Amino acid sequence: MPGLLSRYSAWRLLREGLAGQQGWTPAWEDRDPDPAYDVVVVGGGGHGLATAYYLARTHGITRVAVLEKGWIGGGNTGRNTTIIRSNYFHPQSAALYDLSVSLYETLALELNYNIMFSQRGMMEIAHNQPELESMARAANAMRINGVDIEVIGRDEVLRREPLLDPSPRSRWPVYGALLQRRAGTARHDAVAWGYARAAAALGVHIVQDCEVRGFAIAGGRVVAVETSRGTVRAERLGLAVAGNSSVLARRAGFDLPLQSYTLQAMVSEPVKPCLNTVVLSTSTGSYVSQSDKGELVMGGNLDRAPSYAQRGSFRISQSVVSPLVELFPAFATLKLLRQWGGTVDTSPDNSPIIGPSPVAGLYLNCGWGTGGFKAIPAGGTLFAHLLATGRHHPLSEPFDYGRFARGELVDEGHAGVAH
Ligand code: FAD
Ligand code: PYC
Repeated sequence: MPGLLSRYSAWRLLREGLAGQQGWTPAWEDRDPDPAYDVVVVGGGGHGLATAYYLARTHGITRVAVLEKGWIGGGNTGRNTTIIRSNYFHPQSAALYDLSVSLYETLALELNYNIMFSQRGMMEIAHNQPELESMARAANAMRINGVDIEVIGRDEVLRREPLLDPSPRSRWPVYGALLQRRAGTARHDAVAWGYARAAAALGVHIVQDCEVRGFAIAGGRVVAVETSRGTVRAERLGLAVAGNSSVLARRAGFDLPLQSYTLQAMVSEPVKPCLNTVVLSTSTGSYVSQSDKGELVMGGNLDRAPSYAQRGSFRISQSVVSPLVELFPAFATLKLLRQWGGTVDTSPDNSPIIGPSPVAGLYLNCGWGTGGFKAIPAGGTLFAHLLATGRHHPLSEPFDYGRFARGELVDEGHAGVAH
């Protein structure tokens, strides 16, 4: 039977290719917005789409619209390097990101969409003995939080990645690594498309090319958004606009403690499978994985100055590629194929903000910074709970906006391995 099915699929693919793809139906309907909804989610990235999906599926709220100024997944969700892991330091973060990894493990089945989640493991390499020792301490803290993390020695690292330079005299010698076996990568577009299709099938309106430009606030409560396609009323409003969060918050009359930076990434030309895990080198700031297409997907640190530019620069490609070529000398012959940037919203403690805003009826999902792709299923679940009930899910409570005023930070910047 599977043979028959795949022959049918192959035949259909050929027929559609020759016939100009007339027979495919769109995965979701491109809509004009209705005048009013129970919930409007601003931002058609992974978090906005997942939120809409869980609102409909878990809470039965289907009068929902996702308003996206560009195209679905065109923000950071479609620009990131797709690393999924839960090796965070604090128990609040471990619980959030572990939930997300668990949801990713069954997401393809849940959405009936192949998100290509590949749990190939992630190694964070130590280049000297003190680094290895401090990693071991972090690993102990993470294990107490229930995260599957282990310290592995140099031989095991080199066995997993034979292309690493084994020389003890190399510039970045390998001493060992922190390994999370459940970590891996997924296809970013597929996560956005899978959620969009599943949400639309449950009745959610996905509205692209619809920019939210302002808010109608009456008696301290948000009642509508002003968009490039007219006014849309909402009982509840969720903002999931990543790097644009502080801009929209200001238009609603409050400030967010977020800075928007460009984070860049790049890919090499495709080659045969040569890298087995995701490899991160915190000392150098560079990381690399290999996509299913064969490209090496690489990235590094944030651009120095805050900005909204979504482009690459030579300075960053040089700083990312140089250490990788020293770590993996065989990569030196590869050509760089593409480079780009995304606008990420970084918070003072490198943790997200999920919770009510100072404006009644307006809720926040932002501050994911450089690490929110891995959090999409959990972020959507928790934000949907908040929008549906008006109350925090216990897992989102620590990430409330009020933590900054209360001094209850969840500091992953200093404590964890957050990139
Ligand atoms: P987005 O996907 O950015 O979606 C927000 C959407 O809001 C956008 O589509 C935007 O167009 C829309 N929008 C903005 N303003 C408006 C408006 N006024 N009206 C309507 N719509 C609006 N995370 C990881 O976990 N692992 C990684 O390996 C990783 N690598 C990264 C590499 C790079 C280069 C970048 C840039 C990011 C990386 N991240 C990674 C971070 C991750 O991509 C983000 O945290 C995550 O995608 C945020 O999802 P989101 O849905 O909140 O935002
Ligand atoms: O969150 O793992 C991460 C990550 C790696 C690179 C950018 N973000």
